[in-house]
Amino acid sequence: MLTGAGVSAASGVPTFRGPHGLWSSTSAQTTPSTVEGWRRYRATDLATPDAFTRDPALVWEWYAWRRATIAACRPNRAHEVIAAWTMRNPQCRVVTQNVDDLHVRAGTQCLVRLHGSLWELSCWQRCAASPRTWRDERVPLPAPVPTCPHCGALARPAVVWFGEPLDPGAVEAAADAAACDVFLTIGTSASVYPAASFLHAARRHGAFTAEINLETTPASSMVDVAIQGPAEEVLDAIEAAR
Ligand code: BV8
Repeated sequence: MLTGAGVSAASGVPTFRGPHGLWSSTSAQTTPSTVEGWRRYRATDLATPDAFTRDPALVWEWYAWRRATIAACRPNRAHEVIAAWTMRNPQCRVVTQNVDDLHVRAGTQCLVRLHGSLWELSCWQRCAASPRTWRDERVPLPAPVPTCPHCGALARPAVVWFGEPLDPGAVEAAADAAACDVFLTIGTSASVYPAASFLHAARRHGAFTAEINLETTPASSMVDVAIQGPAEEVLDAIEAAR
C-alpha cells in the first residue's frame, strides 16, 4: 500500500493540499505561527533546496513549527489497523510519503519511508564525518538553525525536497512492494512523483487496486475500487469485518 498525508489527518497533522491544506498558491507576507499562516506559503517557498539556500532560517522555522505540531499528535485508528496488518502478515508492506513517523510510532513493520523523516537531520554539506542522517526529537531543537555536530555546517531536515532525488534503496523497495496482488492507495492526492507512480506499477503487475480518500483524485479513475471516506473509519470497518 501507499499512504499519504490523509492517513495522518485524523491525528491532527495538517495535510498539504485540499481545503485545509498547508500549501496554497498565494505567497506569504510574514513568518506565521499557525496553520492559517503557514498555508499561505507555496511548496516552492519552503520544501526545496533553493528555498533552504535562500533562507535556511525560514525553512527551519516551518519545520520547527511542523515538528512541534506533530509532537502533540498520536497515531490514529488508520495507523493502528495498518500496523496490525503488517504484524499479522509479513507480505503486507507499507510505502509512505509521510515524514511524521506516525506509522513508525504505531509499530508498522515492513515500512518504506519514501520522503524521509522530519525527526531526522542531515549535514547540508554531506560532510564525511557525519552519518547520512541522525535522529533528534527534541522540541524545540537547541538552535533555531541547527548545525552539523561533526563539521559545524548547516544541518537540514532529512526529508526529500522537491527537485531532489529519492533514496535509490527506498525507490527499489517501493517498486518491489508494488509487485503485489492487492495495492491500496490511502489518503494521498496522487499528485507527487515518483510516489504516485507505484499505483501504475501495481496495475501493470496485475494487482487488484483500491483507493481510500475523502475526495476524487487522479488515482480514482485508475483503481478497481474507489472508496470515498475517512481512512480511519474505512480501515476500522475493514478490520472489523475480518
Ligand atoms: C524528483 C517531504 C527527480 C518534504 C515531499 C511535473 C509532473 C510530474 C512530476 C513533476 C513535475 N514537475 C516536477 C515534478 C517532480 C516532483 C513532483 O512530483 N512535483 C509535483 C508537485 C508535480 N517530484 C519531486 O521533485 C521528487 N523528486 O522527482 O526527483 C530527480 C532525479 C534525479 C536528480 C534530481 C532530481 C521529490 C518529491 C518529494 C517532495 N517532498 N514531502 C516535507 O514534507 O516537508 S512532498 C509532500 O507532498 C508529501 O511528502 C507527499 O509526497 C506529497 C503529496 O502529499 P499527500 O501525501 O498526497 O498529501 P496531500 O495533502 O497532497 O493530499 C492529502 C490527501 O488525503 C487528499 O487527497 C485528501 O482528500 C486526503 N484526505 C484527507 N483526510 C483524509 C484523507 N483521505 C482519507 N482519510 C482522511 N481522513
